[in-house]
Amino acid sequence: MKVDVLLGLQWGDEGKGKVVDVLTPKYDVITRFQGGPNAGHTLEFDNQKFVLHNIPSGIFREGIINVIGNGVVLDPVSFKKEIDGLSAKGFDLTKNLYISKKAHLILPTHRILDAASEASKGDTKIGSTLKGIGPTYMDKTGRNGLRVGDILHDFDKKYAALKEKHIKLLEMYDFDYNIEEFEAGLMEGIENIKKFKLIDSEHELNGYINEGKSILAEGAQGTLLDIDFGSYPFVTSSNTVCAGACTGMGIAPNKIGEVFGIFKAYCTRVGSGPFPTELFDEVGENLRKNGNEFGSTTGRPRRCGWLDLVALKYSVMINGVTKLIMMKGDVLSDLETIKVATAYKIDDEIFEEFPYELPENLEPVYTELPGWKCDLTGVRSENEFPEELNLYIDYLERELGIPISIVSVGPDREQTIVR
Ligand code: 2SA
Ligand code: MG
Repeated sequence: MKVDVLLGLQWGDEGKGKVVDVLTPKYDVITRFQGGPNAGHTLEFDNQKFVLHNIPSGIFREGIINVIGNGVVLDPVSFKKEIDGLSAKGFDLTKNLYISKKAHLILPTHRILDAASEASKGDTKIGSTLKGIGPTYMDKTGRNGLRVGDILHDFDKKYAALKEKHIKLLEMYDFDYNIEEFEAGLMEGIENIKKFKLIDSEHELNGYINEGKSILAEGAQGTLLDIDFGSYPFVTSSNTVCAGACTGMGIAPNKIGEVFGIFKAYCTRVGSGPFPTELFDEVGENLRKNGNEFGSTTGRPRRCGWLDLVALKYSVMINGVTKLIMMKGDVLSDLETIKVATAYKIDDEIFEEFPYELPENLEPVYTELPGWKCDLTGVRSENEFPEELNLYIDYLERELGIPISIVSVGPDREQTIVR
């Protein structure tokens, strides 16, 4: 069996949680391979809404194994909160959620370092979710980090040593913090992790593949936030692209099967950094309102703009996307015309390929398509698509050279049309 990968092609919040939940019945195992509680994956069904941060989106379906892979950074405190919230609603995850011993731990001082670093940058801050993601991955690559496996022996001692280093680092910053506040719940969080099956996930996952079990890897954030290929430095600190699934799970590249690339029919970005097709007018405001575009982890309003094909083609290339999934077409319902950026104009030069930098004087070159001007949220089959939506889909498929195999017209499981 091969491992299918589902990932975001834009700046995150494409709707990965919803689609993983819809696809889950076809799989035996769902994994997360990078990122951490900076993610906010929203799932809606049976009139209930859930937002997942650390946990894979397969947990609401029975009989599915969910794995937090080695590439993930796990915050014991936020993880416990998430688990407690779900168990209050009747979900016991101790049986079907496994955690890689090689996943790195986000410690309270990582969160403080994140906040201190952002505060020191002023106007040039990254717009981090302040979950400690950057400092934890810094410790991982800097070979200082603590991993989930470390909680099994002498965690207190190891934590105290690293905390001391972090406190020295924090002296560099002019930043006030109350360590007790940040440390609240840490040890309970560590004990909570011990309730789960802690695994050598690379062995376990390759074992599943050999047994013929099907695996879906669930990306977090999006391709344009990738540490290597995103709009650096306004990125997250992990490889959000398909290759990250290999390193974040211990799966060889030839074990990757389908690559589902998910995108919104328009674009959003939360946090700082360039956004070529951003709209500052009423159209952008309406997208935010109609699309409920607010950070599901931080509540921050998301910046909204037109679909950007230059960036999307780049993401398709980097990830080797085999199937496209288009989300939130319903949000464009009241528009007379819909714009799509097909090139960038920078200093009178036209770029059709995603450039090294996205300077402030960049002007998108747009193509206009007719809007469908009708409510899509009640649509349940492709036959009911208005002609203009079919035109939009055909146009994108032609431009991107990949079929759009799922179209979503609302947040509920039901509002998903498989073509
Ligand atoms: P970080 O926290 O260090 O990873 O932040 C670095 C940049 O990555 C962006 N980022 C995100 N962008 C979109 N969605 C994310 N998840 C949440 C959501 C975000 C929220 O689902 O809405 O609630 O605000 C996410 N996580 C990280 C971040 O904005 C920085 O630009
Ligand atoms: Mg999100």
